[in-house]
Amino acid sequence: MRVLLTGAAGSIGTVVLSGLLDRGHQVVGLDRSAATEGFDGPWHTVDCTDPDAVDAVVGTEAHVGLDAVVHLAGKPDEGSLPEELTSHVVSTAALLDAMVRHGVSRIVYASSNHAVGRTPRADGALGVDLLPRPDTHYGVAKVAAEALLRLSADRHGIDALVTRIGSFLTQPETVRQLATWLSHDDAVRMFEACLTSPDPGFAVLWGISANQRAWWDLEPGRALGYHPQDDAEDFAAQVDAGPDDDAESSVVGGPFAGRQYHRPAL
Ligand code: 15L
Repeated sequence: MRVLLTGAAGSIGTVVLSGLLDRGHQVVGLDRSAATEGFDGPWHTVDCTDPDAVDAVVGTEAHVGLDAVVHLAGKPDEGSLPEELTSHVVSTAALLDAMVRHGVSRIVYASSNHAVGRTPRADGALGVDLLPRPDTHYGVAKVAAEALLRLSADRHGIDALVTRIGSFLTQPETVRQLATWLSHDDAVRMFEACLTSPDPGFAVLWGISANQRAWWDLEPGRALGYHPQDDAEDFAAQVDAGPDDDAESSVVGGPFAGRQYHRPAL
């Protein structure tokens, strides 16, 4: 497949870029930063929140042949509400407008567990039909971006796959992350499954590995062809208990739900 990858120079983007290339896909990189070292394929140094620039990229690539967009670009932490809405919602809107205009029919989006981060942990695995319950402005923006994707699926028939990512890391470092970890290899598996899943329409899945301690249901992902192979438990002996473990495990968003993440909205 030929895929436009936004946020291609970021932490998830770098891993997904090389993973998709290894699996035989053609990847077009897009980022505010210059091309990742060693990548000599097509690259656009563009801010995703600029609709004209995004339209020019999608138009050019659609002309060559573009099967899908993987949208990872966005500020990965908390800020003011306008900052978060610009970073996550305006960028998604710019891409969707351009996709509709140029006939690109699939988008895979990096949302976050923080869209529902204030949800208390349950005894069983939490499904993907939870009501929005953000823990931050970052989470609010992810909720709004997810809503925009749903609108584009309903209004324009776009296949829109929402991955609610847990903790993307080389290995888990805290007790919470033994539940929320997404390994690098599983991230590649997940994005490839989302790119190739037949006729998904609008779909939501949890972006985590096959963690024994997972709080989230892996079945919606499996139904789309995402079969995670890694388990945070393999690192449990290396993870020390910490003073914040209980607080971090009471609601799924962990530290983002704590006072240290409170910011004025405006
Ligand atoms: C996220 O969505 C954040 O981008 C990342 O910084 C982590 O906090 C992660 O979630 C998490 O919940 O561990």
